[in-house]
Parts: sequence; C-alpha cells; structure tokens
Amino acid sequence: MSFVNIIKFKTLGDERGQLVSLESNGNIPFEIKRTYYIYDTSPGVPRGYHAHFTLRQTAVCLKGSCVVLMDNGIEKVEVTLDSPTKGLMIEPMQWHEMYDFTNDCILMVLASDNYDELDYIRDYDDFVGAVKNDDT
Ligand code: T46
Repeated sequence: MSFVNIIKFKTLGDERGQLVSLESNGNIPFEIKRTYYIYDTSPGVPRGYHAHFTLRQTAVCLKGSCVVLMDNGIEKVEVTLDSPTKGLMIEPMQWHEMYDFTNDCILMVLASDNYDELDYIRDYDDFVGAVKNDDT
C-alpha cells in the first residue's frame, strides 16, 4: 500500500457529454481557497521540485497527461495523470516533481490556501531533514 492517495471522481455523464463536480469538503477533502492551472509547458522541462509545510492540494489533469513523482522522504512513487476523473492528493511534506507533460496538457490544481512562498521547501536536503525531525 503506497502513501499516495488518488481520488476517483464520479462522472455525471449523459448523451451530451461528461461533467465532473468538485466540492470543498466533499469529493475534495479540504476547503478550496485557490485554483491554478499549468499549460503550454516547455517540452522536456520539469516543474515542482518542492514540498509544502501545510498546504493540501489536489492535482487534476484536465487534458493530455503528465507524470508526477511523489516522495514522502522514504518512498518515491510515479503517478501518471491522464484523466479529468482522477485527482492526485499532494499533502503537506510530500516532495513532488512534474514532468513528461504532453503538448496539450492542462494540469489544474486545487489548493487549501492562498499562495505563500514561505510554505515551500525548495531544497531537497532540507525536506529530508524536516521529515526526519517530524519522526522524532
Ligand atoms: C505545486 C505544484 C503542483 C504565484 O504567484 N501564485 C500561485 O498561486 C502559484 C501556484 C505560483 N505563483 C508564482 C510563483 C512562481 O514565481 O508563479 C511562479 C511559478 O510557480 P512555481 O515555480 O512554484 O510552479 P511549479 O509548477 O513548480 O509548482 C506549482 C505550485 O507553485 C506548487 O505549489 O505544488 O505546482
């Protein structure tokens, strides 16, 4: 059993097409305070390379696909996001790297708080040190 949590969203489809509804404290397990999306990514250029101290996020690939490497300081898991019905939980103290974006990829992220650069751990050694300190 991996530490990675992927939420499968129910689709409300009919003959007109598909619809997915995302609700704070419903199928998204926190109050959504911010939404951002990543698109028009440069070929071969990875993103992320950080963890957050307190932020909770759900990443949904609305179009195309990308790969997210999730790392809790002990275990690393690669997750392919390739469906608007799949939400990857990025919890506090989970290092993440995003890569292999297809040209058409639109990666939407729902976040539990406003943007705050002080919530980022951008140095991998600092991250591993913080994970070890959490255990003691
Ligand atoms: C994350 C992954 C999945 C803002 O001003 N406001 C925002 O809400 C965000 C998300 C970013 N920014 C600024 C900060 C940087 O100057 O936009 C620039 C690009 O952000 P960053 O280099 O952090 O982008 P990614 O793709 O490496 O990481 C982003 C999120 O920042 C991060 O929280 O978990 O996506």
